Amino acid sequence: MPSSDSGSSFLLMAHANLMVTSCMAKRALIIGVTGQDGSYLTEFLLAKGYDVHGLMRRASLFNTDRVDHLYHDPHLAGAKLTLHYGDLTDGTALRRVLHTVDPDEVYNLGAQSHVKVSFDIPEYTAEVVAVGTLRLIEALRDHVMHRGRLVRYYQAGSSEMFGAAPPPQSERTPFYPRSPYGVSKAAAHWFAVNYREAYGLFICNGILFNHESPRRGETFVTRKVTRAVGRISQGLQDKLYLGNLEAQRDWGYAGDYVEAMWLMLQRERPDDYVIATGEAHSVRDFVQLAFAEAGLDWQRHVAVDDRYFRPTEVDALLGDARKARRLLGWQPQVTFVELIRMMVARDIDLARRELAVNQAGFADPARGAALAGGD
Ligand code: NAP
Ligand code: F7E
Repeated sequence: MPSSDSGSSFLLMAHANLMVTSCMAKRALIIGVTGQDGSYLTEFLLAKGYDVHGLMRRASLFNTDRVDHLYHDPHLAGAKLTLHYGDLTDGTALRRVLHTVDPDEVYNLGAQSHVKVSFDIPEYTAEVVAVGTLRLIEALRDHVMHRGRLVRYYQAGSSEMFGAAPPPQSERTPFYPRSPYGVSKAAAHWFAVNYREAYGLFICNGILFNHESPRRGETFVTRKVTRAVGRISQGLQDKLYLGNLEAQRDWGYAGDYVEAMWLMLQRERPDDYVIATGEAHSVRDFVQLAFAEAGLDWQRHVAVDDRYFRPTEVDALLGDARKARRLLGWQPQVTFVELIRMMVARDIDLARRELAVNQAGFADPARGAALAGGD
């Protein structure tokens, strides 16, 4: 991927920035702070001494579960995480929050991130993922021009941009996206490259392969499986319905991947990096290992249901992250088996709590029904 040819402006601004901010805590703005990656990145940056500002959507129910443990009452002294209402579909709010926070680093993690759902709501997906990114970097461009100081920007790209391109996929592999989500991420990627080259902005594209955790959304396949394993192990559920078991993914741990996002922004010049483990497994492998972790035979519980297949599938993703290893010194710490173990342990614990609530006479049957039918 091309990187900017206006490198000297980054260096000058970086130097000025360093002099101004060396004695102050750095400020980061995270779009998508309430998501899986947003929560791990917030933890990571707080531990590094950053003041973290997060953009969150207004929802009719609280949607801050993943960052509640990091949030302190803003009336108390020393609060390091500040939340702001906003949305990638609202350019005015994006401009206002950039102006208010005046960040050193911006991480755009906001997205309608479910591939299958993107076939159901393609226009909205493109509006948030592609046009939303354009809105944000347009606002960034004006902000940087007015402030005259360097702001480092991370764009959350995806291995879904590679789609049908045969594995292994690296920074040099041409994109061939297979869903409205993948197409929208590819558009966002190229907007980011264009703004870096046209306006000399410090923008990095991370091209991240699948990364999971106990905080993963419950309709992505890994979490759907480990939630089911937990509930089946406690007698709360018997069947799990899945789609394509043959798809291959390069699955890593989200906690490792947010470090790579930060490392990219600490380099002298912006660039694009593939982040992956370099190991691929099928959905079937994941299912078998996750059930075995709880002493269960997956074949007694798993059934295939056509409704979970996609109109066009991404068959095989396997990342070549040698560039990140060489230039960022990044490498994943958590193995595939450790990831499964961590997720299954958490979901058995959750299921035990659900069982205890049921046994105390406070059952919530609707919750179980929604889990069993997730995408
Ligand atoms: P996630 O758990 O789905 O989180 C997405 C975040 O975006 C949530 O905070 C969500 O808010 C927010 N969001 C959704 N629509 C928005 C809008 N219109 N305006 C502002 N924010 C909005 O996703 P993730 O797994 O953390 O992934 C983070 C980013 O990396 C996403 O851009 C995703 O597409 C990309 N990515 C993920 C992976 C992966 O394997 N996890 C791999 C490659 C790339 P709510 O909480 O209110 O829904
Ligand atoms: O599907 C198959 C499905 O939804 C993985 C997002 O974070 O990673 C994620 O996208 C595979 C696919 O993730 C079910 O067909 C089988 O082949 O967990 P997933 P994804 O589509 O790979 C990329 C990198 C992103 O950027 C995205 O934001 O599993 N599969 N049966 C199923 N998938 C789901 N969800 N549900 C099933 O029942």
